[in-house]
Amino acid sequence: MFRKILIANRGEIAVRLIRACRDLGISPVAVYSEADREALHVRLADEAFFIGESPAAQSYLAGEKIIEVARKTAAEAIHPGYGFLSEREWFARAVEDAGITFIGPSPGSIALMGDKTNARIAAEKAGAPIVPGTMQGVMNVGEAQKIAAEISYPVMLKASAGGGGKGMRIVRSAEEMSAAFSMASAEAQAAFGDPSVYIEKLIEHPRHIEIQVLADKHGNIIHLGERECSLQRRHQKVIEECPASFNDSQLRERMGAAAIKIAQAANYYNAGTVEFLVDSQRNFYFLEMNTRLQVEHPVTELVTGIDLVREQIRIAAGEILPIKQEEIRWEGSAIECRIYAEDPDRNFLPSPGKITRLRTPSGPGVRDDSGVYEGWEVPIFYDPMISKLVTWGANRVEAVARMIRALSEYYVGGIRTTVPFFQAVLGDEEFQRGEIDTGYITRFLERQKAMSELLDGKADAEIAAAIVAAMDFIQQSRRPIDVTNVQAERASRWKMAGRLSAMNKTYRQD
Ligand code: MV4
Repeated sequence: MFRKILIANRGEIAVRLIRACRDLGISPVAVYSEADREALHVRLADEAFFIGESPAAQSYLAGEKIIEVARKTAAEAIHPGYGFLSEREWFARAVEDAGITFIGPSPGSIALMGDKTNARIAAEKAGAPIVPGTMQGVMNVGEAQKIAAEISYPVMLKASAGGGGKGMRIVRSAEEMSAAFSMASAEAQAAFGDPSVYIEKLIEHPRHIEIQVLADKHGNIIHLGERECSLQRRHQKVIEECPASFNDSQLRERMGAAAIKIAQAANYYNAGTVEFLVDSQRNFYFLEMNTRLQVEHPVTELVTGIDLVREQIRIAAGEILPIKQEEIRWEGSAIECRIYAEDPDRNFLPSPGKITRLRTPSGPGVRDDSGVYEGWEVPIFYDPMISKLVTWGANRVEAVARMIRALSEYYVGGIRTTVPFFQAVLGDEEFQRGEIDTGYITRFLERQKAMSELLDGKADAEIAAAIVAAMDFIQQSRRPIDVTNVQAERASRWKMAGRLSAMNKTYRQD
């Protein structure tokens, strides 16, 4: 086993990786940028090295500098976390060339899955279902119209080099193709430096469900079931769950078997995630494979009891997977909310700054994977996610109840966060019934907007303040609140929404 691991990341994931090192008796080495001099991951590591200015290109993306630190400190392995260098083929290769172990898959697997059309070809060869469409980039509008007619409209244009929704266009008829093709191609060129686009049949109102896999370097491979990740805003996940609310064990087994075949086709080792679109008839289609640890890995950990980061490290060290597929048990239900330093009242505008007060939730079934502390300043340079709040319950209803409790305990002063937004979503009956697909968040935000316009128009400031005070009394403190004080505060529509739904009923589990 390794004695020392370099953590090539920052924020909550760097902290999570440091914790896994501690649990294994491994010494963690941190790297940090100018803006992160006082960051939590720097304080928790055994050693920490400055690698450059605040912009990621000069620090967390400066692979050669990071490898140099690993050499200097005699770290035997590098964990890239997610984002930054985690899916850069050249970095994985440079690490191995330096005689250091990359905690992740081979450079070849990263390269294969990074190209979306090659990934489709690999999945099809492996016998996994893929969305009907082309296996290569489409050359021009004429060819696109011909193919779209064959697979029948509506279709979707996607960037070959793509991912993340960039260069994506829905096309509902031949007339729309010309404009859509130019826009998708131009967007693909701008985002990825490659104008190539391919065509897929449009799956309407899909769910986004992904399968976690673990593979060692000796050919053993297992899946750890699914995560439901349909709740996204602008192609960014906001809430994830395990299991999927409409899961049945048969669908899990079929998707798990497909994911394993795809991973095998890529000669995959380490932790990986195979993403699928699932339609309302429970047909599923391969979308892409992520060749790294995912942000939402904790929900799988809470339900399977398996520490995914620990297994990543063991696999990288050449150990044999200690668990067999038949031994995996899925117990209960877990939910994750990504807490961002963003203002939900200002269209999720980033809200960096000093955290003047911090009270984090705890208690039965609550896990807060945080990268911040009271008194620290959230920098402007990076993704503004400050923590992941994860709850576990014996079933989904209990996990939801505990999330509502945990959110009500969460207090962050000095900056805005997405906590009130999550309070509103978790209080929503559609969400509670598990009626979620990739369009849910958009529909939810439209409803919230309509409601706030109604409140803005109908209720005057005093009445609104009185309502907020009453809701505070019932929901939060159960003590009377000074209405004159509340009046001074601007009533947040998110607080309103969350508390209005909480007023309807205390969320009961029966
Ligand atoms: C699709 C689709 C419908 N049909 N492909 C969005 C991001 C990229 N990874 C794939 N995406 C989609 N591909 C076909 N053929 C709908 C989406 C999609 C989506 C997928 C997952 C989660 C949220 C989404 C939001 C909008 C569209």
